[in-house]
Amino acid sequence: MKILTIIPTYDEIEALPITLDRLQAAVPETDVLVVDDNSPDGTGDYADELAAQDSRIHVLHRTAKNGLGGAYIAGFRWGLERGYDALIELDADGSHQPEQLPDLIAALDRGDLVIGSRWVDGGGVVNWPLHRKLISRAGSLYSRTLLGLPVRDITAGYRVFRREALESIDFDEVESVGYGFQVDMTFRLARQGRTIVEVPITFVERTLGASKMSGDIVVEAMLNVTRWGLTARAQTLRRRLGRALGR
Ligand SMILES: Nc1nc2c(ncn2[C@@H]2O[C@H](COP(=O)(O)OP(=O)(O)O)[C@@H](O)[C@H]2O)c(=O)[nH]1
Ligand SMILES: [Mg+2]
Repeated sequence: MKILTIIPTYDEIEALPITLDRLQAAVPETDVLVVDDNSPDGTGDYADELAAQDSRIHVLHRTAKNGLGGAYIAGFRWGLERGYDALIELDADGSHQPEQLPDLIAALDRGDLVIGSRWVDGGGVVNWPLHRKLISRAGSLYSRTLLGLPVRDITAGYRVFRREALESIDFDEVESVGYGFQVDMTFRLARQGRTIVEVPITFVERTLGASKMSGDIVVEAMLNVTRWGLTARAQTLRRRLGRALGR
């Protein structure tokens, strides 16, 4: 199996080398694609230097900070073109512990998408303030309920996709920038009847660099989820009405 780990970066010059070392120790067979949005701190140039010394490391440069969703889609396109079988989402900041990745990859024989989940038995978060736990849990509960999905940690960003699952998605239709992107991908795969497996992880809040989470990202996700949920319900209702009226 050809494995690609995609790491989106924006100002992660301190954390990136540590994450790369841990990743290569935990999963030596993976190739890496760093997707950098022209980080002002020089993460992109630094990643180029690392890539020059290690043929398993690749770098994709985007011209401006354009959100996590766009960075991952650019990375997925890159990886699909090059024939990877499993494509992984991993944060640069150490929150997603590479040492837990073998468990996620192993679960791929049970599903099309494996989510490293904070909110299933055995999962959790270290060093998060209460308000972040609440936002994450409430966001997952809201999305799960409105979209009718059986997933506990819908906004999670530690994921392994089977190539076939990604190939079945029209990336031009995926809209969201922030956490909504993760929900969007999950909802699309679930509606296609794809199998989604959650594996418990311990998410460790970063000690280096700064989070790019913002109120805007949370609001975007909530508005999108609300719209998708209502649209899906209206479609179901229209189908049922049509059937009842014999059309
Ligand atoms: N390329 C790119 N990476 C991003 C962007 N926003 C966040 N990231 C990266 O996505 C990962 C998760 O972001 P982070 O700020 O830690 O979010 P948090 O864990 O929810 O606080 C990190 O590796 C960030 O550097 C972006 O706009 N573009
Ligand atoms: Mg983080």
